[in-house]
Amino acid sequence: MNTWARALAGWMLAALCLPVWSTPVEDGYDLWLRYRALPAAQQAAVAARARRIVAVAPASPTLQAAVAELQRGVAGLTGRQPDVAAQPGDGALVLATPATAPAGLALPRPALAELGREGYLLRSLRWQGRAVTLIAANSDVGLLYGSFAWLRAAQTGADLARLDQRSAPRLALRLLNHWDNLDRTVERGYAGASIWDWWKLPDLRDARYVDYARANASLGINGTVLNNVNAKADSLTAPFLAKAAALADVLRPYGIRVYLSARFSAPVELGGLKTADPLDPAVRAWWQAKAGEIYRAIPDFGGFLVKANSEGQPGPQDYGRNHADGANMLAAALAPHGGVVMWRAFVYAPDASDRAAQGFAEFQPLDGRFAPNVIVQVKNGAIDFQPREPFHPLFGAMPHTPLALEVQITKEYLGFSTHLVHLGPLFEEVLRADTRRQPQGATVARQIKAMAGVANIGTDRNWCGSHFDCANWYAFGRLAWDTDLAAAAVAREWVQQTFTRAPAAVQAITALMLDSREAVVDYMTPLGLHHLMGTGHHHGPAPWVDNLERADWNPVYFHRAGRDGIGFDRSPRGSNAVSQYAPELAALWANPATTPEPLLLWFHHLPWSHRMASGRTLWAELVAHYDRGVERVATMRRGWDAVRTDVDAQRHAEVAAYLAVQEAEARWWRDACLAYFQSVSGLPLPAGSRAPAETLEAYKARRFNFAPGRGG
Ligand code: BDP
Repeated sequence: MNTWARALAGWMLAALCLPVWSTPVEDGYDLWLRYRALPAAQQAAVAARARRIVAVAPASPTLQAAVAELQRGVAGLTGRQPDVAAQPGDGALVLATPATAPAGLALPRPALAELGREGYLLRSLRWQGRAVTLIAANSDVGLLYGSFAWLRAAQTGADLARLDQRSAPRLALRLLNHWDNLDRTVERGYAGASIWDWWKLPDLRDARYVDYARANASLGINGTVLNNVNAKADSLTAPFLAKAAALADVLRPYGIRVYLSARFSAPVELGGLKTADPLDPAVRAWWQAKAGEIYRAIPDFGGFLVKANSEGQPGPQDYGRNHADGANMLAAALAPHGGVVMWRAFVYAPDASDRAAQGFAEFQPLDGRFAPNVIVQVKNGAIDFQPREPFHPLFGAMPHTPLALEVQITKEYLGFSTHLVHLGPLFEEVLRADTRRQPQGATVARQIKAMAGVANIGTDRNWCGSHFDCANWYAFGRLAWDTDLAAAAVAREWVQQTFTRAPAAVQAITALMLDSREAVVDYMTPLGLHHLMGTGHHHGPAPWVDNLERADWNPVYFHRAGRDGIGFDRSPRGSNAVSQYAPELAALWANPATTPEPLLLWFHHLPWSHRMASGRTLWAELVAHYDRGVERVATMRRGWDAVRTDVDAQRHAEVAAYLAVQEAEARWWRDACLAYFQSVSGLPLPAGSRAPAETLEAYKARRFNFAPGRGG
């Protein structure tokens, strides 16, 4: 090649690469805070309302964060960064609290008074003859939340010239729970290693911590438990407290408090005591001293999360005490400092006849016996983060105890980060479930004081392992802030900020997200089935497993399929776990005829010939659901293909590749489960139904020794 030809080839290569250089990389790192340029008309509308930012000096770190976010957002959306000024001007964004409101600016004080410390209002008004937008709150963190809300409004097509929004969280605590180990492995983590680089902390503070804080603050998440509930006592030693303190320093300006999972036996392991008995004075003194030490390092430390007497973790029952004794002892240590104890109700003993009934049996009798700064943290369902469970019977049944709802954002039982399963509808389903307890019509959302989400965040560039898993983080945060939001609306605004604002594409992507939860239920565990997943790692189907050391670890324990039928009888004829619900619900769900079909096999063991609402037999209905699950994923794939031109190439291709895996795995789930259920029912597949691709033995022989998420 001569010099000219080489130059020409080089130029052509450069031209090919140009789009990559000239457009910002879309690798998912920016999450829903991408702030990419709006179409010209919208740019003008946003720019006209954000010509300058009026905020008082000297600014707190929180106010600085709010202003910086507005500047960054407006610059990205419009191409012009607003200045910060002290004086109003047309199109100013004015950030004010009652303490900092500029002279002459009348704040709507009665409205503000109702918003509490964290709430905010956005209002278009005139000030000194100028059209401005007021972002008002009672605290700087409220201003930060309000700033994010304004940016959300700007990106989702709100009329910025006529804003009148106000919002305040009903739940005081909105927390992520990281199941992150100190060696950076993550239990049930599918997005790389832990983002907490414990080894390099406290000296080195990864810039990513700030972006983590921004993302959480944009949703209103106000606390984070840094370490795994299966906790090591080491997290409470001085070196680790210094590391946690460094993280607390980074997160504080964003309104996020740090919490730690505490190992109940720490006084023995760290303090050299002979016992961790919660009524032992030396144990109580040890925890009091430990709390003092923690608060010296982290003055606004949130408190402890505790998993006790569950899956081998130590706890008060080791000393003949109950959960209230244990929780109250820690609560007494934290109370002088304003901390709380989140005591988990996820417990089950090897000997009980129905694992679903145990949490209620151990905790409900303790209602009213917990100290005021104890919150009992209850998983959404009584088994374990399944694709679908009825709401946990403890909701509504402990009126004298503050409860937290715990959901799992990381998808341990729902295809890890490879399957596109949007959890907004699952969260909405549990929040809106009517407990039929007092007050009449009280939903789960009205029975809780806090919400915790088991985080799905890791070191993967896109944070969550796949782009759509970030929507689950988003949905958790938004619904924790406002439990009455509709999952569909939340999904839509996530799409608008994350992928595209083209209405048809927004509609198509939102639709596939909203269908995805029902799809996973169909191809994994339809009609109330649960816990059919592979042993330990929980990847893939394994309904045949029957040889684990504890009965209630075996899928056969949960589905009870045999020649006679399938399902777990929790009616009064069986374990009677149904009686733990409010009488009205218990009566409905005790009877197969009045049990909603999505929960049928959760509560009933029924013959394969049982007649379903569709007119099909139970067997045929089960097959139809598995078929439908696979078909739904195929539809999701087609939906995604159809938006190819609306989404940047990199993220489109990544999602498409994952959907291909999901479709293959959905088929695997369907085939393996049907092959197995057929082997026990002895029934032929209904006419026209495809035979499983492989033999049951072949499915059983699959091994996944290095599946992710097992932790350290
Ligand atoms: C189960 C997980 C296990 C957790 C446990 C828990 O398999 O890794 O430790 O929940 O919530 O779902 O404590």
